[in-house]
Amino acid sequence: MRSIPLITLLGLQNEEHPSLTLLGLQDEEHPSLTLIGLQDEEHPSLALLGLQDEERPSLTARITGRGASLSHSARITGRGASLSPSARITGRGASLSPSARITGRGASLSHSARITKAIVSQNPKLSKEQRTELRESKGHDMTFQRYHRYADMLRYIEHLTVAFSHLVEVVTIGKTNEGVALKVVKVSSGSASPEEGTVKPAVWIDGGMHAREWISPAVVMYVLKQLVERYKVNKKIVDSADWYLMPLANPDGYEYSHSIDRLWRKTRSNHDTTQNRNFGRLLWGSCEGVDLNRNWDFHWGGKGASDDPCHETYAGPRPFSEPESRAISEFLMDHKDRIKLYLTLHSYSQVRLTLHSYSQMWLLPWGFTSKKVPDYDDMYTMGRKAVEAISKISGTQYQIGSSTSLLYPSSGGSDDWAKGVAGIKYAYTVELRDRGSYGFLLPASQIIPTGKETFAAIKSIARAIVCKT
Ligand code: 0X9
Ligand code: ZN
Repeated sequence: MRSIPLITLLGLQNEEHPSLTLLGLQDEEHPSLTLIGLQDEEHPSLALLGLQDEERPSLTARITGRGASLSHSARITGRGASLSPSARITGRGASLSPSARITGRGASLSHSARITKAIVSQNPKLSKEQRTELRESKGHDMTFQRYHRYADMLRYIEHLTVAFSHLVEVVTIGKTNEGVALKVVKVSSGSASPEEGTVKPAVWIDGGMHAREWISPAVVMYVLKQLVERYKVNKKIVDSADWYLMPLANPDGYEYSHSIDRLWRKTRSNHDTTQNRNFGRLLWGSCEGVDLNRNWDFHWGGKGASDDPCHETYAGPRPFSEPESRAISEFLMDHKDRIKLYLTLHSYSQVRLTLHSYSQMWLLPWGFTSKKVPDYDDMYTMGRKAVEAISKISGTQYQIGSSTSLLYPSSGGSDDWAKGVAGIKYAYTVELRDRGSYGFLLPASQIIPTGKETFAAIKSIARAIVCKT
């Protein structure tokens, strides 16, 4: 590491911890930020370790040990402290939330306190009265004005199965590690007519594979609402195909991101056994979660996937180790001959630290290699229709290209599997809004505009793929 630090992180010493020092160095050549928490003689069990570099974009400092309560005096300052979007400090005893301040030019380093505040303002809570009123007048409390919890989504889905029983059916395809039901909503206006042949084509859309990308499940719910509540307007695409919508592929992670760690990405399983723990984790405790979008059984564990349970892109101990990816893959396999379009909705995620953000993109496979898919031109043409429809609605600009060329290599993704194994020709990952202005904390007021433009894209692509005319 170079000798001139551009960023210095200092944890203030106080009476209780006279020799506690946090140091971090970051310069242009070495963007890795390392935090080292020193143990002192008086507090031999106090340790703080954190790391941020290309491999670990999220700052995951964990504070463990006796007396490790930095809440009053912890301050982290530094020029160029560009950690704001992905900085996370988590861990047992990491009582930094209320009073910890992380500041710095160009960053004013937000942390849990600010994030919690941001959630409250960007995702306004419904009062008890509002909820009751909504339920009484509409039969559910989905508003599309806020990011709803899984229970609200399920209540709305349940409501649709009753109010539109001729169109909507729910299928439980499995359950998560925490025992939560994984639900797929089928929207169908009936079986194919004899002149159309016996099999009806199908479309699959999933959301919420990455817990913190809240806009994704919200948009799948929006699409569901359009298909069902506005059936008359969207009759053509609904009549032409069976729609399988899975708003939340990772409910455990999603709920965790609402209640404990806003920036959680993975599932909540624990494969971090004592045998594979390194020194750092002996201090930090075990690391939970698997990146669901690295867990699929197609070039699993290749480039851009990690074998470290503490890593954001941990691929899991084996392909389909996660009940969520396993259940979805089984469902897709059962219907693979009918599914003509596979869409998985994601959003701003910054799994690598560079200057540009990875969002507003219509992505084609492959993610595991830089080679093009054989039918790249077909897939591109179809993708163009989608991004043109988006821009027509709102002017929002989307890029289009393969994941590897526009993002980074990332193996074991669901779209690669859908194309490479299930043989679904049109398999895309859509990275929704925004491009980093709000990043993960996209205000709830953007749910409807994002839903509108995305639904326009889905309509145009579905028309081209499944409608006869
Ligand atoms: O890295 C990912 O899993 C996706 N981006 S995100 O920022 N939402 O995390 C991109 C996945 C692209 N597809 C494949 N790699 N197969
Ligand atoms: Zn994602």
